Amino acid sequence: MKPTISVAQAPEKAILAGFERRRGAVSDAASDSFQELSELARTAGAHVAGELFQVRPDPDAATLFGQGKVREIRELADASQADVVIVDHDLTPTQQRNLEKALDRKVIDRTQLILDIFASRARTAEGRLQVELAQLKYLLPRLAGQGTALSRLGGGIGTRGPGETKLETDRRRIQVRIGKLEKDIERVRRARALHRRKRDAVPVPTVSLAGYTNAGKSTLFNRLTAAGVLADARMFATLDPTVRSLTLPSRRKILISDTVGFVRNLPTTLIDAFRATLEEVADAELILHVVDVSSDQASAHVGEVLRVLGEIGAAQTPQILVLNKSDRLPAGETDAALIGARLFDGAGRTTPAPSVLVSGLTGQGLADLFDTIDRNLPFDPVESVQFRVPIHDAAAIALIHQFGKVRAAHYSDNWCELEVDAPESLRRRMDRYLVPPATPGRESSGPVENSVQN
Ligand SMILES: Nc1nc2c(ncn2[C@@H]2O[C@H](COP(=O)(O)OP(=O)(O)O)[C@@H](O)[C@H]2O)c(=O)[nH]1
Ligand SMILES: [Mg+2]
Repeated sequence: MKPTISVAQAPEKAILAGFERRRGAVSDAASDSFQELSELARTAGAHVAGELFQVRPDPDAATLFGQGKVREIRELADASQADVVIVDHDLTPTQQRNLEKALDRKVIDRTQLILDIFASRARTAEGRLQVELAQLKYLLPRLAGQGTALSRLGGGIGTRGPGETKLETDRRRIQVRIGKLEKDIERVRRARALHRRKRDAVPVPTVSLAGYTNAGKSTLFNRLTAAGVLADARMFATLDPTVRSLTLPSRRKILISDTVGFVRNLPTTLIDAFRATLEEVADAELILHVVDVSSDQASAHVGEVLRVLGEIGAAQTPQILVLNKSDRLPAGETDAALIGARLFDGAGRTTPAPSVLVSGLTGQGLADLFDTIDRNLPFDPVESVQFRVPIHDAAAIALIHQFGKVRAAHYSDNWCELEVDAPESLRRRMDRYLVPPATPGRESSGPVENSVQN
C-alpha cells in the first residue's frame, strides 16, 4: 500500500438528491436527514451545487426516483456541471448502476459518503482497518459479475481508502482482503488493550475535539490553531492536517486534533467503523466536547456524545463543554455554567463539565477557552511560583521565559526574581531556584525590591 501524493484539487461539485417513501409531504425526519447530508457533503470536501427531493409512496425498482425526477436531476447536474450526485437513501447495486448510466456521472449514496469521510479521518490502526472493512463489505455485493466496473469511477469522493490508498475493486481479492482485515482487527484490538495509553516519544499532551457534524469543530480547530502560537513545525511535520501543535498561554505545548463528527442518522452498518475512528479520542488528555448551543437538539446531542465517549473508554477523561455558536443565542444568555448545567440536565446527567461559551465564527470567548484548557489540562500542570535566579545564570533565565509565563520580573545587581506561571516540568528543572511558598504570617508574597541580600 503505497501512499499517493495528494494534489490540491478544486472541490467536487455535488448535486444532492433526497428521496422519501411516503404519501403526502416530506417528514421532519427526512428533511433533517437531507440537511445533514449537505453538511456531510461539505465535510467530505464537496461543493453543493444543487438539491432536489422526491416524495413517493412507491420507489422505482430500477432507479429509485421516477423517470421524470431522474431527468430533472440530469438537467440540474448538467447545468451546474456537477461531478457527482449524492443520494440520501440506500441504493441497491442495480439502482446505483442505472442511475450512473442515466445521469452520466458518478452516483453515491449516504453510506458511501460517510465512509469516505471516515476514510479520510481514521488515524488509529484499528480505525483504518475498520473503515476499510466497512468499505469493502459495502462494495462487494455491488461488484457482482461486474469485474472492475467500479474503476470507471475514477477517483474522488466514494473511492478513497484510509490513508489515501486506493480501494481494491477486484471481487476475489476483496474477499481475501476482508478475511485478512478481520484477523488484523482482532490482533490490533488485543495489542491495543495491552498498550493503552502508552505514549509516543513526543511527550506532548493531546486535546481532541469531539461532537456532532456541524457543531463547529473544524471552525474552532482552525481558530485555535491560528490564534495559538504554532509550536515547532518540524517536530510534527509528519502529522496529518487534522492534527496541529500549538502553545497555550502557559507556554505548554499541546497537540490538538479535529476528529470525525457524530452523524445523526448513522447507518447501522457503519457503527463499528465510526467507533474505531473515534478511538483516538480515548487517548486524549483532554476532550473539547463541542456542541451547537443554538440547536434545539443540543441536549440530546450532549447525551449521545457522553454515552459514546463512555463506551470507547473516555468517560474519565477530563472534558470541557464548549458551547459553540454563542453568537446565535438571545442576548442575555451569557452564563456558561448555567447553560452547561441545563444541557447536562436535559441529557439526564448531573455533573457538568467546565463550560465555556464561544463563537468559532466571531472568535468571541476564545481567550476564555484557552485559559480553561490551561486550567483543566492535567498533563504537566501549571502553578504560580517564584524563582530567584543568580543574574549570571542567563541560560536559566532564558529557559524560564521560554517554558513559563513570566508575570513579573525584578532585577537587582546579583539576582533576578521572577513571578511565573510554570508547568511542573519547568519547576522540576529549576527547583534549585524555586522560592518556597510564602507562609501565612508574611506580609506579601511578591518580591520586595530591597529583599535582595548577599
Ligand atoms: N453562527 C455560527 N456558525 C458557526 C459557528 N461555528 C461554526 N459555524 C458554522 O457551522 C457550520 C459547521 O461548522 P464546522 O466547523 O464545519 O462543523 P464541524 O462539522 O463540527 O466540523 C459551518 O457553516 C460554520 O460556518 C459559530 O460560532 N457561529
Ligand atoms: Mg469538521
